[in-house]
Amino acid sequence: MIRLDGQEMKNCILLVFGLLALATAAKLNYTGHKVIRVIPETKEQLEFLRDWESSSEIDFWLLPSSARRFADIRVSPESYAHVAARLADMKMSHTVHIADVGELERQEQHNMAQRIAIFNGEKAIDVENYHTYEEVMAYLAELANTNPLVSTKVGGTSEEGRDIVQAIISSDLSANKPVHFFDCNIHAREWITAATCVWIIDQITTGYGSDPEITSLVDQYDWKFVPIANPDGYAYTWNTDRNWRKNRLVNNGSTCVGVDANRNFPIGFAGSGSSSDPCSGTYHGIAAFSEREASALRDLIAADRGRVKTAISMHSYSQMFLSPYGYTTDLPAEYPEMFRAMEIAVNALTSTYGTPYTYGNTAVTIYIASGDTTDHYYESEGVVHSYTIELRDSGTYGFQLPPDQIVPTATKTWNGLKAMINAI
Ligand code: 0X9
Ligand code: ZN
Repeated sequence: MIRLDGQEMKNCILLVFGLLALATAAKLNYTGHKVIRVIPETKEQLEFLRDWESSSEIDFWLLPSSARRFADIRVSPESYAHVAARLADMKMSHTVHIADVGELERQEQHNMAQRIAIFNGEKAIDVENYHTYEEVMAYLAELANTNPLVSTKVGGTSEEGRDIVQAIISSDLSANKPVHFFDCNIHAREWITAATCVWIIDQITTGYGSDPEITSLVDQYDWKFVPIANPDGYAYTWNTDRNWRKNRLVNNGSTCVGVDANRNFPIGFAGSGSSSDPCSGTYHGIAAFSEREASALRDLIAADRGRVKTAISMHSYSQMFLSPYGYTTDLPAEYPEMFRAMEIAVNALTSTYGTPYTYGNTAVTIYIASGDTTDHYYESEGVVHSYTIELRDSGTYGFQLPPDQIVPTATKTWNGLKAMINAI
């Protein structure tokens, strides 16, 4: 045992306080930031919001979609008057939807700490809590070491050197079974998406051999998950800025950091619903696949070409099930089949807890979004059942969904997916 004398003890305490201060100082403080809700009524108002989003750093939590559907904007105390005035200029009123984003974040920290305190260690990971990139990777590595069904594959490495890891669950890899492919947390702040994928991985790996439905799903298919598709952005949300969306690429010639990896795919690249401004939250990057997150997903899904039965991109928030296309309002040839599958999924999903979900093709149901995963999986890889799911909630907590909503969110999503998979 190490004994410290009085002075050493004091130094130690000072060091701990110093580190704590540093940690708090390094983290962006959202105290007093609000999320305001705006409803564009006219085409002009909608265009104004869209242009604003793609030409500034202003942080849209929910992107402007169509006239009469709300958009959510996070505003700092300093910018609130200016934002409100610009909206008023455009004859748009707003409501304050979240009064203090900093308070939400403190509640989130508190809820997570409480869960840590009561976690009994029965499972390899507390699926009812959020986890850092390192914790999720350690969980996957342990699963791969201890469970014969599980292996991992590195799809690529991020700018900051983190592996983009895919967890593979298969009872017989050599059988080349049809694949269910998932990417999660490509948007850094959407923590519920990694948590949902981890929960599903846990369901499958613990249910195999005891739960007949899961056993048959693993006997029939290979299951592949990238739980954290944007590791640098995700780490940044834990360490520095809880509300970061993009990756952490240092953009040449700009002081703004990051590319939206979900605008960096080739179908409709640089089209509408994406921005050429590195400061925008939807910046598409210099070329399709310029980003390591996008090229990793490209390579991982291409490795299973011809075998991918469903490709699911997990996002939050707004409770929607979305099919291609995102880049155009034209409907894909297979739309009737997609619609049928989504209807089955959404019926099973909503009947679990009654949480309402809307569904349909992206460009009409939500907004035009060019260069995203779902269009790439469908158009370039030929995956008919390629969907984006926007998980809970509809804006009460936004990205800071309390940990006690992880299990209900994941459970109903999984019920929806199982129903769909059994029907396609
Ligand atoms: O805009 C996005 O990237 C997604 N929404 S989010 O609020 N999570 O950012 C929606 C993308 C939907 N695209 C397709 N289904 N093609
Ligand atoms: Zn997203």
